[in-house]
Amino acid sequence: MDKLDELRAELLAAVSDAPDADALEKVRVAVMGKKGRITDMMKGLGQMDPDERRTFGAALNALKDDVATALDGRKAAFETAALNARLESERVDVSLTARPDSDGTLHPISQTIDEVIAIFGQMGFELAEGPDIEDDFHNFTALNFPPGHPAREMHDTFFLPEREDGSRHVLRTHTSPVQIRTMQSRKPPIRVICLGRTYRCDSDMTHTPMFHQIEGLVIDTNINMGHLKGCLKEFVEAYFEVSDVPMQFRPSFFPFTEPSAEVDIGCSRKNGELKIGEGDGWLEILGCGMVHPNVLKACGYDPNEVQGFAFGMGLERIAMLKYGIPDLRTFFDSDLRWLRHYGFGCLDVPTLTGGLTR
Ligand code: 2U9
Repeated sequence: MDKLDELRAELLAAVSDAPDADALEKVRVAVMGKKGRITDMMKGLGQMDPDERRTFGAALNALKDDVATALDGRKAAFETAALNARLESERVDVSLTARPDSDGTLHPISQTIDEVIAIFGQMGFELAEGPDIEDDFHNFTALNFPPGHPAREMHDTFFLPEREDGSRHVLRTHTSPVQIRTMQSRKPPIRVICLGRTYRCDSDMTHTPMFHQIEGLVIDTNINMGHLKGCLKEFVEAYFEVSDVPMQFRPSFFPFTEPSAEVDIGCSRKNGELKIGEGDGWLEILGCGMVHPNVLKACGYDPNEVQGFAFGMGLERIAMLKYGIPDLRTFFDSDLRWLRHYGFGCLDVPTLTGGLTR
């Protein structure tokens, strides 16, 4: 037993003298490992007689527990010391400036689309969609464009290569073919808006080859121009967020409406600033009219039974007027500085109750 006490003193000294975690591990292996000293002694128990094994075995187990406890304690001390050293050396520099904000913004056209949908949606209009590539019937013929109309010329419209049957499809020049498709596939009453990309061979200060339109169509029995005026007044006041906007309907001409009108709204221009709804100036914002009987007939409707009104406007134009964007061409430059300036937060979804714009 004295031998075991000597061994205990020696092993505990080896544990407490180990200078670091690696040295401690070597001590552990030399004592408790497969061929370690205590392991060897444990193996020797088998050769002893039962009485000796009982007393010596108990003492050996006690020694083993003492050494294991000492090893664990020293190991924990090394780990604590290592952690403290890291905490001491690795500091978080709270004075570092934050990373730049890289949130994207919603393009003014997307914002305007959301606003227009919120307004007409509240008024009971549905949204209709159609293809960007259209056939001659839906883009021109059904809309009462006569055979020699300038819009049917190559220099006004983008035509696709001729098909096998000799027909040529076009990039839609307006969203009106969507309403033709709606009228063909449904029965009145119809209340739809269509919006999206439209294409014309035009490129200068105030025209881009691709631009966006919003059009509306209402077909029902006993529809008249009073309904058209009321609907447009409601829209203009909601969109520009002003009440009692003066409006004038000037006679005009479109193949697909009769009578047709262009609509101006009252505005003032002071020091280069445009204010909608006040002053004695006028600003043209949209075209409209009663759906031409030929258009109703082309869709299989009887003009003596149903009537309708329609209107159309350029989304870029109404966005420019509301948000003070001076140049149309900048809409499609993809200039990030422009987008950051004129863009909108993507979580600010426009609603009439929650607010159209923030
Ligand atoms: C159907 C019948 C009639 C849609 C209309 C206008 C007047 C109009 C222009 C405004 C500016 C186009 O973007 S713009 O260049 N549009 O003036 N659009 S009435 O009339 C329709 C549409 C579909 C079946």
